[in-house]
Amino acid sequence: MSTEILMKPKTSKKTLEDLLTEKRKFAPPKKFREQANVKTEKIYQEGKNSLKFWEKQAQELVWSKKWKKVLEWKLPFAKWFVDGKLNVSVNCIDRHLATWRKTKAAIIWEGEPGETRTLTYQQLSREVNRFANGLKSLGVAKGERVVIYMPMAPELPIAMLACARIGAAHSVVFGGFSAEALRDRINDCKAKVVITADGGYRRGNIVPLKQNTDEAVKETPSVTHVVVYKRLGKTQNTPWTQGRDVDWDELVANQTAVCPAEEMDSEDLLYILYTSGTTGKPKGIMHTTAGYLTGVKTTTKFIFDLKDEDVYWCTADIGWVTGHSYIVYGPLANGATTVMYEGSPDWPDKDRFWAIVEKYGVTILYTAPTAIRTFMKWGEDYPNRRDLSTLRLLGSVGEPINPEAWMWYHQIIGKGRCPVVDTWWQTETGSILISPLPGVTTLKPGSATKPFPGVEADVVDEQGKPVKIGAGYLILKQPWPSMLRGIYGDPERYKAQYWSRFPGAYFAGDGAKRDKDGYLWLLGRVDDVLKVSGHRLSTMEIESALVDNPKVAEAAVIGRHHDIKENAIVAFVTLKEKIGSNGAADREEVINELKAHVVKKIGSLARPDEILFTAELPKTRSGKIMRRLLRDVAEGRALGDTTTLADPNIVRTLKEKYEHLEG
Ligand code: 7RM
Repeated sequence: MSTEILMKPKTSKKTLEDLLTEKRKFAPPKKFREQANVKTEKIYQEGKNSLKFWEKQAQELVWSKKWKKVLEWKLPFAKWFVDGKLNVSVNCIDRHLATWRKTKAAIIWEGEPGETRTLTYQQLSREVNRFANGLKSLGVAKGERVVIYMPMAPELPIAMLACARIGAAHSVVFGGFSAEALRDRINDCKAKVVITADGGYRRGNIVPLKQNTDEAVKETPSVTHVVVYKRLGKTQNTPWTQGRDVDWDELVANQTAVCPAEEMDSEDLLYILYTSGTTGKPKGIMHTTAGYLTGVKTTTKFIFDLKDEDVYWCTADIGWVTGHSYIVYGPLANGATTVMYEGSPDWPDKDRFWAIVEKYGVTILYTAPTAIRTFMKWGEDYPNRRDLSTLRLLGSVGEPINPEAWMWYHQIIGKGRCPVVDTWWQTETGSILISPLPGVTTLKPGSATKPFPGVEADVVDEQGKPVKIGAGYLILKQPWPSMLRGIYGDPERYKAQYWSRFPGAYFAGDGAKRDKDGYLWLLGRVDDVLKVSGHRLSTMEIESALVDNPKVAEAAVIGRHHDIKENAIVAFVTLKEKIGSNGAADREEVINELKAHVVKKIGSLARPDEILFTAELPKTRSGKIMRRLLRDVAEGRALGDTTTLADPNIVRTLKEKYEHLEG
């Protein structure tokens, strides 16, 4: 794994400086503390005995058979709540039906064009059971995989919970991924069924999910059926393959609302979620039943201070882990009301989020720094148009939040009244691991503060020695219940990727700084993983997509700091043949062709912002591309150490060329 020195964080030019000068502190407001689910520091004491702490939390779940042992740890393979039996859908639905929550709103949904649907726990139960029976009628059995490629409609969580009910693992693929990306994920997990929709709405446009699925399943031998939810309803235009395609409504029409839940082992696979790593091939991150549910239920309750009266809204897409854990499983396991919004924040106008907060009386809002910075750019008028007085807690996730954005969120959205929880975690961690507890922790803008109780994190140097105060690498020293159980079909990669850089510890791939109060400040990735508008991508993945084009000889992709998106994608490309004689116009044409090629291979989320042609790429004498120098070029910095380069002139020429183009 390439791990570059992290003292020069790539997320924000100002980060380290900001951290050193950031003096503002915000103690929990008294009123908030008094009503909080966690009121005192005592919980950190409890967390010191992590097995006991997590065992206590697991007791909050509904089990059909109790576990025999809390943890079986054969580094790096963990089993939690060994031999316990339970079902996730029972914990997210059935348990609430025996209470007053039966008629409480489980999901409040708003479509981009403006429709609203509310499902009570009872209605959700009915839909999940019918669809679970429908899946069974298609031959889906416990232990098999189902891929879900859907818009943000209630049928998406319904499909997930139905899979959980019958013991099939789901793998949700974000709707922004292309047909080819979808195909590769289906093939990697050998899914039997794909669940999709005729489309979804995004900024007034239609996302062609069914067309992409049709394209993908041309080359997926494992797939027997494609279930299509008619979100748009304009059925006449939906291409249909008889015998393979199944209409969602027809599938459930004759099913009963009673589908007995499969009894699952604690360690049975709940889902696979593909995420980008440091190679071109996405990793199928595996999460299992009991540990995952314990992690998300506990963190949702303690970090978001979730109460029965809350209207909780996480703005993520369910195609990413944040949506899995904090739109679906965490909130529903707590019997909460969770809001889902289908579309874009600027449709039809830039106050859409605030209109939704006002309309439903949202009390807890969880969103990403990239969104907050976009709202800052749009200006205060949009939030000020709307009544945001119901908000009582704000959350942030996905990337480091710069102090300016934190303050804006706190002041303009939270009116100085709402604690801001900056929550650090990953697809691999399953649930939040570093975060304030809003009734307890004194906040510092830009710091994710402290490890959650029962979590042992540390900051270490190159040699793995703890850094008391200062910057280093973030590691986790003990397993936690919701940790990934591996990479689907690739146990060796799991070991190499996470457990080999610092022996005995989990290496997250992030840099972090610890200040004199022991607070943690995340500094962004130290490997080749990017965050682009909150979407996780790998430079290698984009490079593979580029070299797949016949014109390209070689490509190097870096993430340049971007004030709003965190990273902009910059590709340095060498072509096999010289560009035509038409100069700029020909160059423009090839650039567009290559951008379109990346979109076809991965999806529009990976479209390069800039492509620069170069005769050669800067390489070390052993032939390794020096991306650090390319980043220096793209960010307009003086070039760092070039002594290991085979030919330092290449990067100097590149720098001049880049500045010329930019200038
Ligand atoms: C939840 C999610 C994981 C990567 C992670 C970090 C970055 C996430 C924060 C953060 C600083 C945060 N899963 N990251 N949260 N960095 N502060 N609060 O984002 O798998 O898509 O990405 O995101 O680099 O390693 S993810």
